Amino acid sequence: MRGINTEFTLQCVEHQGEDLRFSVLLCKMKLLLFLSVCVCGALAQAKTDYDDDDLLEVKSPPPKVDATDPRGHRPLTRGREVYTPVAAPPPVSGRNRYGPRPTATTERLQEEKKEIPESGGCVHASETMGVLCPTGCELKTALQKQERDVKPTVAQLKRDVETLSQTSNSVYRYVEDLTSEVTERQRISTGNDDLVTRYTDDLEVQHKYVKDTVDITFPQNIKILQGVLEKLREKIQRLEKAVKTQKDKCAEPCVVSCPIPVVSGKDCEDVFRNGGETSEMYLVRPEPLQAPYKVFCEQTTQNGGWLLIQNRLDGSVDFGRRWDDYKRGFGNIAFDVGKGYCETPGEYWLGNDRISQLTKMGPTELLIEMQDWAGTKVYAQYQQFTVQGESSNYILAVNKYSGTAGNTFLTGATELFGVNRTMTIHNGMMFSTYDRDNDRWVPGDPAKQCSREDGGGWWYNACHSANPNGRYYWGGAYTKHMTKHGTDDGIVWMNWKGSWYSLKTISMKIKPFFAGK
Ligand SMILES: [Ca+2]
Repeated sequence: MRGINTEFTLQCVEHQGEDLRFSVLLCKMKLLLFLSVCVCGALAQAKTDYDDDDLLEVKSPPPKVDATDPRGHRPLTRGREVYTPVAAPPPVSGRNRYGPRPTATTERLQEEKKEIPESGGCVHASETMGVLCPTGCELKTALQKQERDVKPTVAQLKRDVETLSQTSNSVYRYVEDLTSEVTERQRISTGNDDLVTRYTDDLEVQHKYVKDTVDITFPQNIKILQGVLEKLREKIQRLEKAVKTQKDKCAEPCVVSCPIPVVSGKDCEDVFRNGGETSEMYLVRPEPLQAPYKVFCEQTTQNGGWLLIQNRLDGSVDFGRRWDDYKRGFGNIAFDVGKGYCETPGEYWLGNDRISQLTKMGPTELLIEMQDWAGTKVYAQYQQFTVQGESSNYILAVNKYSGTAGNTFLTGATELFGVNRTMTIHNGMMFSTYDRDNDRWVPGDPAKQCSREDGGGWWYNACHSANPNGRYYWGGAYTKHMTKHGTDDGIVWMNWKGSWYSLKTISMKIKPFFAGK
């Protein structure tokens, strides 16, 4: 049975391409004939050849899979599947139980065939015979019909799949790009996180430093500064107290507290002759109706009788003064340094009026003594010394020099020559102060003032070879850069130390000249 069915299937396949309806009809007729033969044969053998087991074997239908699916076979998977054929029973043999069929049989069969409902081609010619398995031809036909419907769908599906694939690829690439971008952004974010973390750490360190500074260092510094401020305040208070004390002391004119000797006279020679033979401060009265004034009398050098009209020794008194000061005199006459009397002269200028008065009373000697910073002493002495009154601006007149310092008053500076030296001669000069210019340096020109540039009041020419009333420089030598105007404004005696050496001490004393002293 199985072999016949297989052959029939192959014959139906050969008709592929012919008219479908004719092919189906032919096949159905063959099928009916074949089935009739089979049924007759089976019935005949059922009584003669087959036992129950055989019958059971014959009646048993082929596997349902083979009958319903023309594509039931599967290609073997090489090496893993082995096909074992089933042993088929022998074909039916013996005498035929039926005679020839009447002609009407064909028509009846056709009528019956026409009445067979289409149920997938799987029915017998008679309903009483039940439903048969579909033949390959019918299945093919059905499949071809379905194929025509399915093909466009499949094509469309293929295009859809293609489109979907392309879309999927695009989406995949897009997703990949997004993934890459996300990865990159994550990397950047991680880097940023690291950077932010680092900055945050730095910021925290800075914050801690600033906080420590504000909380600890600043208060400590403020405390230290407050301490310093407090100390400065205490110092200022002490200084203010000292200043107040000094102000109170200076509120009244300085008074020499040392006792003044009773001995007096017209001048120091007169005092000496009256018994005042010690060198100290005395009261003198040149004229009987004149008020007495204090002077320092030097009663030892050259037998004494010297009246000190000028003295410099330590720079304690400012000699840069105006006309009236030089007219009346200024400075400290003398001090008591512990001996009970004023035996130590101070720095002072006796006053031009007094000097003029004393020198005009009669012939007067002038002794100028000086000492450098090494202790060397020299002197210049003039037997004749007169100072005119204020009406003539205290014109100086000297003569008859003797000494070791150099005759600057009469000859000028020996280191200069010609008119340069001449203009340093002091003899015959009027007295000048910074507020009254009587010198010979461009008279009348207020910008050309020897007194203003050389530091003191003096008988300036244009300007000096001696400058006893100049500025006091500690140590002797000084330079142009140390001066106010670039000029040699120190305590100068040019013929001994030159212009740029300021003497340690200098003094001017007068004494009535008399023969046989
Ligand atoms: Ca002048």
